Amino acid sequence: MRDASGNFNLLHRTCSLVVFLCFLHISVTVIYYMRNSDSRQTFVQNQQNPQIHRKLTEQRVATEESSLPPVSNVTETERKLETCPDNPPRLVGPMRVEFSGPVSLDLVRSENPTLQPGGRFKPTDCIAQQKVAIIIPFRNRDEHLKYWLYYLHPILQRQQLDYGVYVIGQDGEETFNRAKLLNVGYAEAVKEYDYDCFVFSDVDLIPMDDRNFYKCFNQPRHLSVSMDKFGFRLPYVQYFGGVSSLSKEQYLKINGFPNNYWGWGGEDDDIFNRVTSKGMSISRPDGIIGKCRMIRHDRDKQNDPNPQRFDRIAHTRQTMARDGINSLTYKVVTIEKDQLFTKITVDVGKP
Ligand code: UDH
Ligand code: NGS
Repeated sequence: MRDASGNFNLLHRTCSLVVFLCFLHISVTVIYYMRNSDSRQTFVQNQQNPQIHRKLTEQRVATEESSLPPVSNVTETERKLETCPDNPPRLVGPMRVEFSGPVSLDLVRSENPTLQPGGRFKPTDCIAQQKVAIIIPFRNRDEHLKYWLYYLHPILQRQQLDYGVYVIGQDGEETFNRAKLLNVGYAEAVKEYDYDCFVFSDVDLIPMDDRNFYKCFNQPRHLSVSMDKFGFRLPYVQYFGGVSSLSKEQYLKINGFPNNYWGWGGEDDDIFNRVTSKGMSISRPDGIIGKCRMIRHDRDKQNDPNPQRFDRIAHTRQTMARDGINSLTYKVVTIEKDQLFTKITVDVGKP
């Protein structure tokens, strides 16, 4: 009896197991079939309407991309490019610079065919490290400007900068004000583009080596360190005139430049004082890379030495917080967009 009931129990358990396995098999098959038929249906529908298929795919790509960190101001083509290298490959090093032969704007335009209106350029084979506005104070120096454009455009392009050239002309015949024009250049350039670096250059200074980068550094930079007229050396260690560069942050930290230096001299020393009083130092290229030539000329009209300059530079620390980009006023007279430059003529007032 015990044997018979034992066999019955074993048979009962085996049958239950078989029934359970069958149920499991059927469930898995049904689930698998349903899932496949779902995607087959979608696929068939999409094959019938490729537009929907494309849209869905685009939507999916868009959703995936939007989860990436946003890349600002970068186009689809640029996204595939690398950042330009620290040592641009087409630099030539020392260059011959002379001002004897005639130069015309048409010649410079034809030699720089890839410039965009306003003297704008950006490399096409890599993403520039910096967006640089080059600002030139100007009045009645057309001959010098031609040479500047002739030499500088090719250099700036070899340096692979994303740049724009702004010639800021002082309208009228009043006493010249270099530093105020430079402030105007900053204010007008930032209205146009998201510049992060500002190079301030006299119109008559040409670098003799394209490794002298017209860009910004960790500290405000003095670029014209080795001028021919000073025997290729600094005239004094605090000298900050000629060509300099400041990042947007550095420029704003010193409240820009003074607006009240009318006539020649001292405004560059005031800028030096501003930089050092804010705990920054001056960065410079070495005396070989920093060589540059100045186009010889006579003293300009309405730019005589400013008798107040010594008193003013003695008080930079006291005046810089209220005299600068935060107190700048001027009127734009004309804006001209040439292939080689943006020329903004302004009324800066008088002393
Ligand atoms: N600038 C003009 N027009 C002017 C005055 C100045 O465009 O009438 C600009 C120009 O970019 C120039 C810069 O401001 O390069 C600085 O002018 P500056 O007079 O301070 O310096 P620069 O080196 O001349 O041009 C110094 C005096 C030269 C005396 C020469 C005597 N032989
Ligand atoms: C200094 C001027 C600077 C000027 C420098 C070079 O004496 O503004 O000479 O001038 N400072 C004062 O006058 C206080 S240069 O030889 O280039 O004309 O930049």
